[in-house]
Amino acid sequence: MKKTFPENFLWGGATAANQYEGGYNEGGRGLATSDFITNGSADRPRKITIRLKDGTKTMVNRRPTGDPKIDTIPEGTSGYIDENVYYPSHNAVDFYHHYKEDIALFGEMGFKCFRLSLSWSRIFPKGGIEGEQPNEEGLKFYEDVFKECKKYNIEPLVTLYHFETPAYLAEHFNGWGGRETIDCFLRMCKEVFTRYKDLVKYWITINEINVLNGYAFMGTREATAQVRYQAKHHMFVASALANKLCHEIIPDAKIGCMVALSCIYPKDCKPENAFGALDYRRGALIYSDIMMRGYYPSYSGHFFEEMGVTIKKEPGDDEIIKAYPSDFLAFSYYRSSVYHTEIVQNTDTGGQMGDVNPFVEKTEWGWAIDPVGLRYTLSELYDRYQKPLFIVENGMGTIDKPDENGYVEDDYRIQYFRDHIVEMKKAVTLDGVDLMGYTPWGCIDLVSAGTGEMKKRYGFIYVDMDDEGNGTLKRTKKKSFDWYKKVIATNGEDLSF
Ligand code: BGP
Repeated sequence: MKKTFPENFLWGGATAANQYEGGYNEGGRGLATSDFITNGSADRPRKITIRLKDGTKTMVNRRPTGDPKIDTIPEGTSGYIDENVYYPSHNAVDFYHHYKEDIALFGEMGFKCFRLSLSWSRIFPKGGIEGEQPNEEGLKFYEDVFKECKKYNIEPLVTLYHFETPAYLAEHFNGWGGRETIDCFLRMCKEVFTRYKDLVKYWITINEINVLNGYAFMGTREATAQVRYQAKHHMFVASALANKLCHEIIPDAKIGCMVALSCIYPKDCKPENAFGALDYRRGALIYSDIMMRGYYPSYSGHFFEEMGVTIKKEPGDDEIIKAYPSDFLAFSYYRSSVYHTEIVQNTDTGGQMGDVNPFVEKTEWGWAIDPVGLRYTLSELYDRYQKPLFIVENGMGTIDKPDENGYVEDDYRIQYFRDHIVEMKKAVTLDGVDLMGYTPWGCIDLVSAGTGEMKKRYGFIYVDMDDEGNGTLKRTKKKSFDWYKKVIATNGEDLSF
């Protein structure tokens, strides 16, 4: 039995370009679907600004409602930028111009690993359509970032696709709804694997594939179950072929899939609730089942039938998915939730977001705080796949109150991480889970994906910026910065305050 975390455990932190990078119109970058998303709040949904074929400007919900009449964007529509609207992704917290400073801070914390995503349209402004040349300035930017990481012995963990589709692909191929997007994605993959083969050894194909839906996430005009799952099928094929390419170009690299997998409990022992919870969970596990095992699981028949979905496969698709499974399963864990038969959801949540659990505390945004659920999830997944796992997102979004020097005494955050690391350690030492690493979400404050807010903060580092994008962008270490530094230095042994 292991007594502690493995020596080479990858402690670090996680970010994504659309929430962190900024520089949306610099360095030759093309537009992406994320560039048209407004800010919002817990009770004001984020919107997408679009222009219809006849020139009419309007807005649609970023998160589809489940009603095709409301969610469907007519053909010929394009995203557009309204000068009077604030778009949080445009500058985000400006990693684009602060990367040296930020990576130095990560280095000071002792990070072994830093998760970031590539903005696809920075590499190929039109997404990599046939004959398109890559954008050298974009490629050079990430090369500089990775070289900076190397200075501090930080391994980059690179997500190839995180919540943004090149706008050109959305307009011309219906995003992931069109098979052409598979080839474009693979051109981008080939380019970056070749360019960064000596700098990046850890890759993730598609972030939280189970929760993706509609234009903002997949560039599709429709958000129906049929279009969603057809687009996901294209992603499965693309992801498998990216695994193949990665292994051919960088033989010593590891490439994983990524699913949102916060666990689900049945409300009670009523058999319908217990089985219902298991079946609801399949709405998330179907993704890792396909990408880790290499085939659509037997239960997918009834799953698709109930939704009236028929997946159109090309000859050879099943063989591709089978031949190139993921090396590891990366997942996000934030909050457990509860299943019971009365749950009514008007849109597919990818097996996430059941009801609230009365036995655990919640954050200000109503997210359950459940460290035991992390051990539960790790055990569930390792028992199922027996392949390495990687926790690439976990954390607590809160309102931080800095003092006059910008210092935040975030004992609540330390408590949250401490409790989760205790359970994570039990999973490794007692349950025998093969865990590669831990990269808490938003290791530096960044824009919230759900609400577009800045005040929902996750970081060990405070960034001076508000919900409308005002602020100096000054970076200040929070109390949790030194605490996490000590945790890393002792390989998770010293968790004291
Ligand atoms: C996950 C996403 C991240 C991140 C996180 C926290 O779903 O992969 O991009 O944002 O959730 O969510 P939020 O930013 O809404 O608090």
